[in-house]
Amino acid sequence: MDHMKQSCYELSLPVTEKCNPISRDIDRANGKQMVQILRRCDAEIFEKKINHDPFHQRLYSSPVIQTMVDVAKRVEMMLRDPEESLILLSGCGTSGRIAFLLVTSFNEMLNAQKQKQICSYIIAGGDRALLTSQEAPEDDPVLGACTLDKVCAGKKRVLFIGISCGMSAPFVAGQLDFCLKHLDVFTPVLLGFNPVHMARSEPMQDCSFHFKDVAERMTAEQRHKKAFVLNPVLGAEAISGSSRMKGGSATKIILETILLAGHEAAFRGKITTPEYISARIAASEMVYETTYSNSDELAALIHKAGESLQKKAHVYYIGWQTLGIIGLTDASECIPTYGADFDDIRGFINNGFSKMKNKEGDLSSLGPEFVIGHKDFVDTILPSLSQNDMVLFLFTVNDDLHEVTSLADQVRRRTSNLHAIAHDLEKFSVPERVCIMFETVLHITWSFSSEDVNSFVMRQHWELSTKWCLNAISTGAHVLKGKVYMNYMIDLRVTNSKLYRRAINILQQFTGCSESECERALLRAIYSTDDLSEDMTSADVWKHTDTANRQDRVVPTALVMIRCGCTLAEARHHLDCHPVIRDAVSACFNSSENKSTVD
Ligand code: F1P
Repeated sequence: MDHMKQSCYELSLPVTEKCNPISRDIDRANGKQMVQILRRCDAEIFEKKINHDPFHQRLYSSPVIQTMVDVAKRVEMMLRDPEESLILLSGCGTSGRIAFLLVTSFNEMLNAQKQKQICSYIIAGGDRALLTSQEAPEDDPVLGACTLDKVCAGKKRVLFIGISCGMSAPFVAGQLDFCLKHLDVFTPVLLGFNPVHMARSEPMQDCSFHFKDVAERMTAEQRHKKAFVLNPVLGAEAISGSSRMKGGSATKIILETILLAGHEAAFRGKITTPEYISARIAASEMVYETTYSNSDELAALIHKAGESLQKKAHVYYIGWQTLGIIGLTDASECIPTYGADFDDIRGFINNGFSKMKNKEGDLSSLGPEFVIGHKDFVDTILPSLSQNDMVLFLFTVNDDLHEVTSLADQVRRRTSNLHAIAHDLEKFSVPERVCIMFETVLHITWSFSSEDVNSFVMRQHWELSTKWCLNAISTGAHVLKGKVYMNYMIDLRVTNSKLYRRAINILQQFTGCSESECERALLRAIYSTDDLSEDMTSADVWKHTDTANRQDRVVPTALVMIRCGCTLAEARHHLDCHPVIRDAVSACFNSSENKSTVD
């Protein structure tokens, strides 16, 4: 497949959309090999230099560390003078969910120390986007700016951190542009993982500028310390474009470090230095090492989750405290990434929305996707749980272990397919009587440095470790289910303009056809027709994505149509005969390659 060699436009793709050479064959790997592949991809987050790419700034590069110091100093200023100050984190999808998690935890810490809670979050699409994918609002820069304006009403100073891993979300671009127009009140920070010249330059809805314009204006203001761009390169994602993985982890590491540094400076008199910031990143690197050193258990959990999905059964994450939020976040991303159903992988948290502490409160009346408490799990899922369903508990030694054992006991009466990820400490461990309740336990005993045995930092490390494990489990399980071809998410949902472009890129990668041919095939699949009308081809991308949101398997259908030169009905029939998308696509490659040999 010559066209799969790194082609010209693959070179022109931003780093966050590129195909990672390490994971090219992840679709043929078993659980153990997958863990090693993911481990190597995640190692790139901390690499000082990537051989084939010596020019980009990395997480440990001095300019990146210095920008983190500068932003931490702004946090310190806000904390010292909290009246009329606001620290606001905003993002779309995973970036917004991480913003929510960081803000609620940091506010809780401030509250516990009787300080004013001055942090807030915005997620595109509102709180319902914490649990379900609401990709369309991401495309709206005006909505981003208006939401920001409302949240900041009456504030004199706002530190605004706009997160877009791909430096591409119009919602965030609109907000940064708004900040740049009001620098008397706002200090804007852009967090993303591409060099500025790779920021997205596609036109945005009702807008005269694009993301790259904004990123360049931010860079210009950085010279006067009026704005900051934090954009270390992390290397490509293990599944091309899946920024929930490395992008999400690095977002968490960077922003936690900055918030904590500001806090230590404001309330403990610790001056923020580059050395302090590097040491905090090194502590996260230790979390990475420790997590992946449990590779056998992780591989076993991937295998179990893969088996459940292959049998069309379910995976349930039952988490306590913020590990519950990590579970909900991981589960919510499987729908847009792998075209999964909402109940393929689901998360639950103890005490449901009252534990979440989200701005809009209890959303459970919005539908089954919003039913998230352990009690809901017991009432609605447990009665029909089967041996094929996998249940994975996520807890730490600080959680109520009586509650853990009593729920585990209830689950065990229905299935033995019960597993756990459990974190504890050398001097305070989860007792054996708890561990023996589970078929597999990924049990991590942490030896934190004296500095880190502060419950806030410890919890952050446990969250990060759990995120790495769950990302591996849900990615691995979908690979085993056949939802990944090479390392491309070929069954993604095409629900916004970024994902629309990604879908065309994937089609180009696999077919070697021109952009316009691939776009036509994609539109045929989206509008369910072999005869595209003028109305359809000339409509805005936003119209296409709105229609695509209601369709299944659009990218695989388009791919089969191009490869086999067949009609829509024939392509759908082909996919019906091969429920595993990876098999469907390879069958179609084989038949067209045989055909061309015969020809
Ligand atoms: C935001 C995001 C991703 C999600 C999906 C759509 O990306 O919502 O979190 O996985 O790919 O986009 P970004 O703006 O942080 O790059």
